[in-house]
Amino acid sequence: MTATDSTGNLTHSILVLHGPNLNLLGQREPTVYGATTLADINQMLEQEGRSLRVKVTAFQSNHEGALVDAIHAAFGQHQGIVINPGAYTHTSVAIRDAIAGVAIPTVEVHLSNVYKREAFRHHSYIAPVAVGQISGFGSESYRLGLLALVHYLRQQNPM
Ligand code: CA2
Repeated sequence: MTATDSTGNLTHSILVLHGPNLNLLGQREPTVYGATTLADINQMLEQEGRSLRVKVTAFQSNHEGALVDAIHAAFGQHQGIVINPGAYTHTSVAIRDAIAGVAIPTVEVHLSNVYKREAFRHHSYIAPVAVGQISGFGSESYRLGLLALVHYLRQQNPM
């Protein structure tokens, strides 16, 4: 599904997915993940979406199957996905298969630089099915991910 902007022009619709524990952002472990809450990030992305003329819809779940269901439901509804799969980045073949299955261009984002952290965070099951990955810029990773995705979609399919 595509949306229209205030001038009636067609725009892309982008789904932002947040994985497990990201609902705790700004409330727990601020030294690791910062003081910005998930609501702050979603608000910033909606605002960025307005200036890019894209519709942004956000969803968070702590459950792998719920994230898989959201990816399936995105088919025909959203033209792109920005996902921070959280710890499922390093474990989930199911999320990887869902992204590959719907073939919706997807950008993987991380708040922290996962390559500076423990070795188990250095492997992503999602990266091989993503357009690209942004890691290490705090909440700015999401904004950069949205910009990169919209740029990619407009190159592929100008509206
Ligand atoms: O850096 C990222 O964005 C991560 O996806 C965050 C995940 C971690 O497992 C990945 O390796 C990298 C963890 C998210 C946990 O979020 C919390 C936020 C506040 C308090 C506790 C956890």
